[in-house]
Amino acid sequence: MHLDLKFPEHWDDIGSGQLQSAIARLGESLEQQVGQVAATEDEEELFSDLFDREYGFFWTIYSKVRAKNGRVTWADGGVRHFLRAPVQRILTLGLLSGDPSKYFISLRRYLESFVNNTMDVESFTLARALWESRAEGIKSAIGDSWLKKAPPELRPEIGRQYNEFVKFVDKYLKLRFSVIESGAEQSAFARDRIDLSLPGVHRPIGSHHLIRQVFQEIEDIFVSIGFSVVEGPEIETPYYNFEALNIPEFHPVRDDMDTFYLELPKGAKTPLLLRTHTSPMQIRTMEKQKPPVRVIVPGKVYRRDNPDATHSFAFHQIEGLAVDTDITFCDFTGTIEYFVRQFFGASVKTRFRPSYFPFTEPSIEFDVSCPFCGGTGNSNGGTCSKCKGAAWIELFGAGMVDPAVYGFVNYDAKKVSGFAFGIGIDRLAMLKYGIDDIQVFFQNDVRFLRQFP
Ligand code: FA5
Repeated sequence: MHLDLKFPEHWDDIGSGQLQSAIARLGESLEQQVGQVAATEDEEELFSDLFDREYGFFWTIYSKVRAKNGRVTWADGGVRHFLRAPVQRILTLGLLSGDPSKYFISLRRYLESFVNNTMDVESFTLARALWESRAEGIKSAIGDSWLKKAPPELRPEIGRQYNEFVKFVDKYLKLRFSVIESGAEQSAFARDRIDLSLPGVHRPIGSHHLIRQVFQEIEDIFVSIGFSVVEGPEIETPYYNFEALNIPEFHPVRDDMDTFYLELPKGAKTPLLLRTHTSPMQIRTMEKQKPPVRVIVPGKVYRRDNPDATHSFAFHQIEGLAVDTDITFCDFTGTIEYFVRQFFGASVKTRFRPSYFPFTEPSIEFDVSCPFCGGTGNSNGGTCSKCKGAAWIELFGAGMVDPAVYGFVNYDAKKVSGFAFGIGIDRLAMLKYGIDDIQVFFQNDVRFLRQFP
C-alpha cells in the first residue's frame, strides 16, 4: 500500500504562519493512513514513501518548511506528528501480539531508515529527539506501551529486548553523528573562509538607561546591608495607595498626589489608579510577611504634575522599609547616612529637617551638602548653580513608620517599630550626573543616552 499525501495546492504561496496548520493536517492524514497499513508486509513501502531521500514525504516537507521557516524543529507539532505516526502504529500492533520481538525489529528498521537519511546536524537533531524526547520519544513510548503494560511473565524478556534495543540505537545515533559532524566541519570550513576585502558589519552594543543604572547602584548598596528587593503593581487601588497609608478620603495630602484614575467598566467594585508613589508596597509587603522586614522597592510612579525641568508625570522611586522589634531612630539615620555616603562619596554631609507624611511619625526631609560646591554654596567664584547658593540639596522624604499604619496590616504597634523612606530616582540621578532637565530621561535621544554607556 502506498501512502497518499496531498500537499496544499498553493503550498508555495502559503505564509510561514499557515505552515504549522498545513503540516498538522498532513500529519493527521498520514496518521490515519499509517493506521491502516498492515504490520510488517507493507513496511518496506511505507518507509520508502516516508523517508526515501528523493521522493519521501518527510524530506519533501522538511525541505519546504526549511525554505520558508529557515529551520525545522521537533517543537513543531506537525513535524512531531509525522515522525511519530509509524511508531504509534508499530507500538499498538506489538501490544496486541503479546510478544513484541518482531516489532522491535520494525522499530529498529524505522529508526535506521530515518537516521541514515539525516545529512546535517538539524535533521539529525530531529532523529535524536524522535528517539530521546522525554515526553514523546520512542524510548519512553516503548516503556509506556510495552514494558508497563506487559503481562508479568513477559516483562523480563521484553525488558531484556528493550535494553538491547536502547543500546543499539544509542550507538547507532553516535556513529551517525560522527559522520555528520565531520562533514559539517568540512562544509563549515569552506563557508567560513574569510573574505578580507568585505567591509565588516558594525553591530552597536546597547547599554542600560541611566535610570536603570542608578536603580542598580542603589539596589547594590541596600542589598549589601541586608535589604531585599521587591517589586509591586503600577496599577493600585485607593486603599493601598492612600487609605492603608493613613491618608483617608478627604485628607488634604491627596491633593498633592492627585493622580490618574483608570476608566473602568460600569459597576466595577473599586476604582483603580496609577500609583503616585512606591509606598503602597509598604502595606503589601507587611501584609505578606511578619517582622523582621527589610525591603526596598524600585519602580515607576505617576502623578498629574505638569512637566518642567524637575517634574514629570511618570517618574521613578525607590521605597525603603525596615520593621522589627527594636528599630530606633539611630538605625534609621545610620542606614540613610550610610547609603548617601556610598552613593555620593564619603565627604558629603547630611542633615534632617522636620517634615510631614501621614504614614510616618516623626517625618523628615533629608538633605545632603551640595556635592558640586563642596557644601560652600559657591563655585567658580560665583553662586553654585546646582544648589543655588544654599549649600544643601534636598534629597528625599522619610520617617519612622506611623503606628497607625501597623493597624492596617495587623502588626502590634506596641511591639514593632521601623522606618521608611521614598527616594525620587530621577532627581537623584540628575544631581549625581549634573543633568539639568528631567525630560531628557524620557526623550530617548541617543546623543544623551550614549553619554552613559
Ligand atoms: C513620597 O512620595 C513619599 N511616598 C515618600 C516617603 C516614603 C516618605 C516613605 C516617607 C516614607 P514625595 O511626594 O515627596 O514623597 O515624593 C518623593 C520624591 O519623588 C521627591 O523627593 C522627588 O524626588 C520625587 N518626585 C515627586 N514628584 C515628582 C515629579 N513630578 N517628577 C519627578 N520626581 C518627582
